[in-house]
Amino acid sequence: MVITMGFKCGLVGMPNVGKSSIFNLLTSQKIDAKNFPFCTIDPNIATVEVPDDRLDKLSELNSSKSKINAVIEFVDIAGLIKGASKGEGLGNDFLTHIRNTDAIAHVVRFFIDDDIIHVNGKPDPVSDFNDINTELILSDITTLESITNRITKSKTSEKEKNLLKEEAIKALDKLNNNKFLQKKDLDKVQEFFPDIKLLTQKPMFVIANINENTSKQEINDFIKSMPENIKLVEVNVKVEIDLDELSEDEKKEFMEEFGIDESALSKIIKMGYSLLDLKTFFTSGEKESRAWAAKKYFNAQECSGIIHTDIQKGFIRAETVSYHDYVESGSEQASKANGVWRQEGKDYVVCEGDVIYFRFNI
Ligand SMILES: Nc1nc2c(ncn2[C@@H]2O[C@H](COP(=O)(O)OP(=O)(O)OP(=O)(O)O)[C@@H](O)[C@H]2O)c(=O)[nH]1
Ligand SMILES: [Mg+2]
Repeated sequence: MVITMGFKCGLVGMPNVGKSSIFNLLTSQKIDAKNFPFCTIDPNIATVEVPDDRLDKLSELNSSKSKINAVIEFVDIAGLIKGASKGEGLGNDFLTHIRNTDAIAHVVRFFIDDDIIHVNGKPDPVSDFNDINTELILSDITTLESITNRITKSKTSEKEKNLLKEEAIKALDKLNNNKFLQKKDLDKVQEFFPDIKLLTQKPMFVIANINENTSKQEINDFIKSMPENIKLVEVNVKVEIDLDELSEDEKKEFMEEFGIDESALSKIIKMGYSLLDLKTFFTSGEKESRAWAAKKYFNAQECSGIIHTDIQKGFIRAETVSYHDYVESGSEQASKANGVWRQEGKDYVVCEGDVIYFRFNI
């Protein structure tokens, strides 16, 4: 059974910017995050449950035997430096490890600490950010160049080949002009070769690794220099790692003191869900309560396919109630009695938080 219940997020950035530290913070792991560049060589992968109070409540109401949260997978790779695509540093083979992710978290170092080596002497957020983006672009150029060969060799009409080549050349031009690609730039090529995955097409956001001395001005200057649509999450990794050692009460107190209103994990989850246009729906009963992530535009039948392709094939209808009405009523039976339990067809666009029971026939 193939289940895509959440999303995969790859961490990229220069060496020693705090990628592994952020990975550890998000995934509660203890992988090596040391003060030397290229500390990470092999990629680290871990999944994290998406915390959801609503799921906890549903599970409690139904005394569910198991509770299954949606998950996010994080991939931490080796640091990249300028020239990686030409074999500098550890080379850019490592980018391959994030080719299968859904989104890229680009970690940029804002914290100043003379003890922590920076490969270029000192952090310069704007230029560091651009250097890494250039490596992503160069990696995509290499991928696209190999596609041109595949098009030539493919068994399709000359007319089709020319159309595909034309699109690939346009995309290459864009990359050569230092621009990221968008989904639509390779519609035809990617329909013909569905295995092609390009890095600059992935939604990207910035994790600014800040410390107490990072000023609002620095962050604002950086944001101004970025392409319009890129979003940024500020994380004070060092402090948040220390906070993890504290009791819940102490944690609250220190979070206030450091002006942290929300945990890094929660901010990153929200960012990912919004960048990838995801919504959550629930299935809940005595056996299990479970949260599922689906594309916002998914209808009831498409959502059922996330649970199992058989359900999608044999889809009859969705019986559903909003989370709010379910909890207000207190149970499935009571929702029915209250008239808030609805029967919906396959085209029903599932709402955020819907609790659903799928009827199907196989
Ligand atoms: N002062 C300070 N040090 C930090 C911060 N974040 C990370 N570090 C330190 O910086 C060093 C490198 O951190 P890592 O998380 O290993 O960095 P990385 O980006 O994974 O590095 P590579 O794997 O080499 O690419 C470690 O000694 C961390 O403790 C921070 O916010 N402030
Ligand atoms: Mg690392």
